[in-house]
Amino acid sequence: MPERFTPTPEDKFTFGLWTVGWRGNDPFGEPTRPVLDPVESVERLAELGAHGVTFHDDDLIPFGSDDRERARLVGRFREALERTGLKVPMATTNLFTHPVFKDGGFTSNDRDVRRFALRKVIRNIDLAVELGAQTYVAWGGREGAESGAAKDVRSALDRMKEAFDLLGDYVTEQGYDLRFAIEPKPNEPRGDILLPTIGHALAFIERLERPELVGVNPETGHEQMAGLNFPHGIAQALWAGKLFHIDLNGQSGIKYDQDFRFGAGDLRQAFWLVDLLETAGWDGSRHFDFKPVRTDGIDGVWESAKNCMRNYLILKERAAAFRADPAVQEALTASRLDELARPTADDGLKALLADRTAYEDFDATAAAERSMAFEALDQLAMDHLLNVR
Ligand SMILES: [Mn+2]
Repeated sequence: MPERFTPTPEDKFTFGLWTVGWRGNDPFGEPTRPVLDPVESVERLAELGAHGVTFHDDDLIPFGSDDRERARLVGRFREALERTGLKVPMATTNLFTHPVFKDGGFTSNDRDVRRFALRKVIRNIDLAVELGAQTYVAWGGREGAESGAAKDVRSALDRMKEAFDLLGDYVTEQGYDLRFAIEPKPNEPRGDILLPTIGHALAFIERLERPELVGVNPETGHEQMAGLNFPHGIAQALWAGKLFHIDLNGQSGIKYDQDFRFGAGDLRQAFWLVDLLETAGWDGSRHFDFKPVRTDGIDGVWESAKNCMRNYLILKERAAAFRADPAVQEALTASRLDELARPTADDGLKALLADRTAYEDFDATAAAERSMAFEALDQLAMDHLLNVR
């Protein structure tokens, strides 16, 4: 009998090669784990029940590899995918590790670097499409600054727009079925990063020449580093039709980017996030962008990868139990969620203005006395989350 909470490819769990492949190097310490062969990652993730893998160009093909070496590395990766059945639903570009990107890629003050960055992205887009990817993530980790005069933010946003417009032209001209997903982050590695939150990214996208090709790839920890509510941000991205991809991980409050396995960190936000994705019918990847803690050896890498998926499935079960509980349905009604779903003036502006009960005869004191009954509702969620009902 299969163990409970064991994933299958139908669950659409995916992992970046850079997640399980992270060697544990941080700003204060050297790597604690050996290099992991991408082919081994593919095999192990397939065994664990994942649906797919994602990659930065440099995860697969070390920066500076010649064409022959590139073809060899791509060839054996492709073979491993075919052997295991793992998919590549998303790919992305590393525009942050090599020192040439110290001031960013698309918005570096150095024009030559910006042109190189665009060519690097376009080269990897071709490979991504070859491998079947339909989403291309753009995390502008070094698109930012540490000091005021160093970056003219309005010019930098012009250059950022120019980059996405050119990339939109490229995929359109090539006839690729590929959409872009911008990944916001408030800071780290730059002091301040451009497009720091989901909201900033959504507003930026509307200024592009082909906004329909661009959405967001929000990451749990990135929003929480800014003290924001991740499920609320995801809900707004869904509402805008702009949730093109999602990065799941764990974060404990406003700190450095912790990248814990999914479910660690803020468990209640994780619960509401899974509830949201599942009730909204999200049919994209459940993509994990986490870092196995550097205190652990390779055993901890596979243990944490397995548990990202396990925690998602546990929370999915808990959220479904919450929604199915008749007491929850009653509590939702008591909290008037059904009223929130009803238009405020479906009788029209004229009727609203003529309705004396809406204003002249409205008893604000009496209305203020009506309890919203949120405490009982929230405790039901807590009880379901802790599985004590
Ligand atoms: Mn992160």
